[in-house]
Amino acid sequence: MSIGQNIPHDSSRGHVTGGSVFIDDRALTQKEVFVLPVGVPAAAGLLKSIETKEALKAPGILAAFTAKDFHHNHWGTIIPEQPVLVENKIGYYDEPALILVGTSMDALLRAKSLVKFDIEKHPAILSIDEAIAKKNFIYKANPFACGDAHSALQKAPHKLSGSFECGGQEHFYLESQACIAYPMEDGQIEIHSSSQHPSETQHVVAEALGLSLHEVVCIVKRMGGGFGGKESQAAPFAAMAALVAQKMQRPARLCLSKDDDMMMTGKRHPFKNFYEVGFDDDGRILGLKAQLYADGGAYADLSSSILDRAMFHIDGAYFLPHAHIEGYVCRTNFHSNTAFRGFGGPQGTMTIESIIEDIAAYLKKDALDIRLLNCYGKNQNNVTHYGQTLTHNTLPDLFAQLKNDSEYLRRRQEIDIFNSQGTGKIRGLSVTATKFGIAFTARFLNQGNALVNVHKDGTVQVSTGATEMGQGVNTKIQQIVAHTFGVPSPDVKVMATSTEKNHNTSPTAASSGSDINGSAALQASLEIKNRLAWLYHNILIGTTMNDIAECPPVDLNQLNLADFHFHDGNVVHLPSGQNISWTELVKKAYLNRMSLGEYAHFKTEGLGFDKARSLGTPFNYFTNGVAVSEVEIDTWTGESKVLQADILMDLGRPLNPGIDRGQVTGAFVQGMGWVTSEKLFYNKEGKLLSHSPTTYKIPSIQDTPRVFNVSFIENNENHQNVHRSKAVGEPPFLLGISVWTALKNALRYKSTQRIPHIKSPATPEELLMELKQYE
Ligand code: MTE
Ligand code: LUZ
Ligand code: MOS
Repeated sequence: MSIGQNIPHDSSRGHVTGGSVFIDDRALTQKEVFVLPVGVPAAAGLLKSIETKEALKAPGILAAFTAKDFHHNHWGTIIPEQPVLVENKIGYYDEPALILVGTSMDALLRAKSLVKFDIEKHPAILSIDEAIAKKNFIYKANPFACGDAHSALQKAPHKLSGSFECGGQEHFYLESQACIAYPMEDGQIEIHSSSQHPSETQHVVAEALGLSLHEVVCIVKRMGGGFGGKESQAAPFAAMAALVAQKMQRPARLCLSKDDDMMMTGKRHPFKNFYEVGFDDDGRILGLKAQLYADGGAYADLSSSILDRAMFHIDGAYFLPHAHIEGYVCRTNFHSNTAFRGFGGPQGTMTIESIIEDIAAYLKKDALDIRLLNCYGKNQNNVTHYGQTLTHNTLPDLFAQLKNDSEYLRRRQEIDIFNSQGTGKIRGLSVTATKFGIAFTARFLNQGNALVNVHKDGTVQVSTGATEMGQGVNTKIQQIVAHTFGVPSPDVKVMATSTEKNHNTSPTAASSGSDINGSAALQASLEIKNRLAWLYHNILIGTTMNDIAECPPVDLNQLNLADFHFHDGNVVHLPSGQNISWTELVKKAYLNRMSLGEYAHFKTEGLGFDKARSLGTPFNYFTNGVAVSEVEIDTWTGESKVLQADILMDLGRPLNPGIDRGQVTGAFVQGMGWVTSEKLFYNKEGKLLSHSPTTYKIPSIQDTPRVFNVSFIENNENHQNVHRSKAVGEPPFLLGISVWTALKNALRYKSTQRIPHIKSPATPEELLMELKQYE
């Protein structure tokens, strides 16, 4: 039994001993050169010319390349509109426009300041409001409509309207964008990249260099974190390194510094959402109208899909009988915003959680009661605003159990008393939920393939399109395959991802890495297992003898698979009690000239969404969870801290509960960072000023909840996914929102005249400015 066990992450030892190899740990090869992208010092305008004469004279500088050197200078996952290097029109401040090549990073950093750009500056669009005013949109979504939101709002006894704003977020992966391109024979390129999407990296490199796809191989051993930031945006940097490898016929290494990475690459999308909500005296939501505006930055990237997911998640965990949701992606002069854990889901769900907090303040009720009242039901009120029915909905159970386990009512009373004592500190308590739709909303991405090779000694190598970024996908696939063959998990190795073994793969994203690739690996393993069972069957009945009678072709009609039990390194024929060791059977299969390798393709069944009518089943299932956060604000300084957080999740039957626990705690802390301390600062010119940890604050260990409880409910009903597990990567990120709503709740105790209104992140400044309003 390997499924459901806490076997260690396959890199845990390497990560703590330094044995794990990241891109920049790869040994330097002969003639290898270093590559440095140089960004433009303006957010908008025209790039007239670039002066590189002085820089090229500097010691250690070998070459400089510009947009003109590419066979094809544009890329883009959905719309191929983003230049690899600025050609003429500038999209954002610090956008790469030139690549310098040198013999060392030191030489490049010295020469960089010698590059001179001649730019005709234009006014830049640096806010969502400005983009709305100028109708500067990249994408307008087809509205989602269910029921009759207009009349529902007209008839509603109470109405609230307003706007909700949340900021962007830097991924802050520890390994910046990094790649090394090697020139191979006949003009081929081998690129090692820190990429969540090796296939797209391969495709962008090939196009940029004018090669066919079969002339480029992209290999990904692991990433030092991706969090969505390397889903699309690893590709243009790979193209830059590959260009140098092609032009100079030398290996080319491009590893961004943290500062360059933060300035040049996109972040989570800031959103500004307008809404009008109608509700009854109890707080039951009767109708919701909302217009979502995402800040896409300068280029399309994945923004349209991210906006779609925000619109899919505007319901949060709550039934909306009448809703009308519109969405726009604004084009601004910022770095092109991109995928980030949750992919628009957090920005949608946070809107409704904020609205519910406001409804509660307006009705002078506890927000948890409003949430319980509106929560999706098990058999009624269980159809989303896009027409997908929730099956085995665990949300009501999760809310009820968390309310009880966390002693919500007792703590609420204690907080009421604490806040009445005038200590200068105020506390707040709030529960929020996550109901995250699992599947890529673009249906074609829900497919994957796997290659399983069993070697003569019985050990196994598995290759899939999944990329390891710390989330443990390798370990989960290892467990699935080890379980299928009944071998110890150390006998299964998940190999580096390579486009030469697995083709046309989807990004490891949408939390479905182990769903899709684990399923494909299971399918391939089952084929081999059937073959081995057939062989043993033939050995037992005497039709197979080495060198005399070879095993006949597999005939599953003549085989009762349930008779064969693969377990503990043995294969037992249950009816006769006879058994053979796994390695012995594998050896016999080889001698019988049977294939010990298999390749399988998997696609998620049952998905279908009609974009024109915004109706259907975009998701395979939902991963649900709830969290309660208790916070304290110092009313003199605006500083806040999380005193306690309790999380309860439904992860089906976890493949590896230990890894999932790590995902849940990590995602929660990353989520609370987004809504509290992580603020991106730009100057008036649109240059990012908070481009390093000195000015950009992710949560530190002292910021994590003082008391932190994580538990899972038992749910054996998720038959839609491999071994009844559920995806875990992104869903718990949304639970960090409870910290923000808890801060809002705390403010309610001070604000007697109006409903507290704060933006996200709720930095000390933001909280202090709101508290000022109450004086
Ligand atoms: N966990 C770690 N340690 N590092 C990461 O980069 N990325 C998250 C999540 N958990 C990430 C992580 C994101 S954005 C996604 S989509 C999933 O992992 C992807 O992996 P999975 O589909 O295998 O869960
Ligand atoms: N990427 C993507 C994603 O291309 N489509 C999605 O639906 C998605 N969802 C979450 C994260 N990444
Ligand atoms: Mo995750 S945002 O789907 O890479």
